[in-house]
Amino acid sequence: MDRDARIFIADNHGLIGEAIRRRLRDDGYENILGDSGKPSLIDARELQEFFSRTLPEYVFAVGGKSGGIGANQKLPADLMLDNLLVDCHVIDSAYRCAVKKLLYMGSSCCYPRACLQPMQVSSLMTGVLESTNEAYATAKLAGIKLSQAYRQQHGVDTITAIPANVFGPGDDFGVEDSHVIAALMVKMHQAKLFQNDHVDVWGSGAPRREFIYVGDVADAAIFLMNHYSSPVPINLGSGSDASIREIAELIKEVVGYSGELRFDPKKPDGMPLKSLDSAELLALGWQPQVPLRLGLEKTYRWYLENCHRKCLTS
Ligand code: GFB
Repeated sequence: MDRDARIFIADNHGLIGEAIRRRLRDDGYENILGDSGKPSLIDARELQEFFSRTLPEYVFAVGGKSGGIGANQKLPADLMLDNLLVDCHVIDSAYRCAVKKLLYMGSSCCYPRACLQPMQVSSLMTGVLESTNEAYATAKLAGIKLSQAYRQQHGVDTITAIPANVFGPGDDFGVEDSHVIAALMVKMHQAKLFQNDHVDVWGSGAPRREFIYVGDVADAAIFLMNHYSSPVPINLGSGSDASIREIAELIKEVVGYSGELRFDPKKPDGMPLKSLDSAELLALGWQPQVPLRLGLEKTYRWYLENCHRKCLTS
């Protein structure tokens, strides 16, 4: 991408889109489209009109609603429908306006529940999905397949990145619907403030997840836009995983909470382990920069500065 390339980040101000936006600006990309009014991604006509008017050259397709295990169980239809609509409209509009390249952001929940670990892209579509996020994962798989189909039929340079579990500034810090790191951070922050003697942590604490800081995801997405072109999806991971118990203990330290962590086995564990084989990305010369502990510290600082008041009163 040239520094004056027309770039559209197709998102709803989610954490990944915002991090890509920040990173592009820091790197001197000047022509980021949609800052003065973004189109609705679920309105085909509005989106097509936006594409025709602004003629993006590069598209980061990182829109579509997402949420943690709670949201996935409560709102499977909302999550699936939103992602299907967004993916169809964004990919088709990009094709119709002859973009130079589109990066589609997949999800690690697209891998089968009983996948060999660390997960390799050759395992996609080889088994049954994890039931707690089947609807969302099906929509994300459809997005991957749709971007591949547009490459095959229309020659659009589409690529797909599959990130590990993303966390960081800009995340949804609600308690019920958010991903595990944001949820536990808020719970422990509130428990510290109100001097509660324990915090409920869902599930057994045994599942393992690979987490990646959102700044690294943004960095890798821009790197891939510049250095990768293939129909084969590419994993985007940090290279290490941790159990939910270990994560909860780390968050406890970062927040400075001294109460008890009370695990609730009646809540779902979800997939037992999600860890990505990111050898191909590393071989291209990309490296993550932000280790887990530092990422948690940056995230907590952002939460304190930006939303703990709002979250407390909502
Ligand atoms: O981030 P998360 O909600 O989603 O993490 P997944 C769920 C894991 O964290 C489960 C445990 O093992 C939960 O039992 N956990 C413990 C908690 N306490 C909490 C809590 O307070 N809130 C939450 N949310 N979890 C996601 C999908 O699966 O994977 C998303 O739901 C997305 O759609 C993402 O695709 C990549 O890692 O299980």
